Amino acid sequence: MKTQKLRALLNSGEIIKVIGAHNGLSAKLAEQAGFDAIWASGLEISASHAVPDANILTMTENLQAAIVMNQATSIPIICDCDSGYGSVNNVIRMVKEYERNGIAGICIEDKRFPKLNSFIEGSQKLEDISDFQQKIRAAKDTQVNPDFVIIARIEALIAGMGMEEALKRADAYVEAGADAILIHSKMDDINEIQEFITKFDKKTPIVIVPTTYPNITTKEMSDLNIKMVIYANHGLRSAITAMENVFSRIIEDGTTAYIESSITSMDRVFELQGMFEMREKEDRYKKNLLEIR
Ligand code: SPV
Ligand code: MG
Repeated sequence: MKTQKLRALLNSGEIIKVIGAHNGLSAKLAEQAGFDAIWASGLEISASHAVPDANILTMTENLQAAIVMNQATSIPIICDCDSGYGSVNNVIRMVKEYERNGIAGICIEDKRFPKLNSFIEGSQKLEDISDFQQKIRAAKDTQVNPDFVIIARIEALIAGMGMEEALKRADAYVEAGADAILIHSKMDDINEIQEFITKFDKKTPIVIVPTTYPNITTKEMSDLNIKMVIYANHGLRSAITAMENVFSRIIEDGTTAYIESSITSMDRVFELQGMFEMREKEDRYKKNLLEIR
């Protein structure tokens, strides 16, 4: 079970390496590269629909994308569930649906619905601490499998509310039953996160998303007792760069001759989508039938 796998990773002594994905193919590539789990990223899924990361897509659309990723891989999927799609009752239905569909863990953030991506300019509105505690408690009460993981994400540093507020929220969310705390930062170094970790005196695992402080290594993270790193959007961003380059070259050159050697072969595409496996199965069953006859 993928839930057991994720829980075992959380209980292990190793840092958990997670990467963002948005469809079956990107999830499969992540697994093949050696990541421990997939982050079903709200940013990636919404961008792949070419809509803003601002609760424009529904829960069902995000869940559907996560189900596709889950079916394409054998590693756990951790779903970015934004702020839980509304109130406590939205969270309750959400947990039921995600768990029922074999998702290993979810993350909810303490922003008000509709959420906004953490890196967009402008003010971020956060939920009251007690309202968000209720969501965590409701989520924990709703899960059936004890291994299902619920991560509470703190946006106080993103919203400019300061370290004290972030720590107060962390304590409150741990008290409400969160399995892990994601502390988000938009600083260009680790200092703020480091201060948070030093002052946070609980054993609850810490999760980070080092989008704006890319220089930190997994070794440094382990030394800081960080339990999970989510590289939230690097698949999406690398794919955009690759496609933009190739598409513009084709228009400029009036031929695909010059980009051919730099793009993936059709055989690799067939391999990734299971075409060879499909052929093998066809042959096997054809042979079986001939033998029976
Ligand atoms: C996402 O990947 O959608 C996230 C991470 O929530 S961030 O974009 O950093 O907010
Ligand atoms: Mg998100």
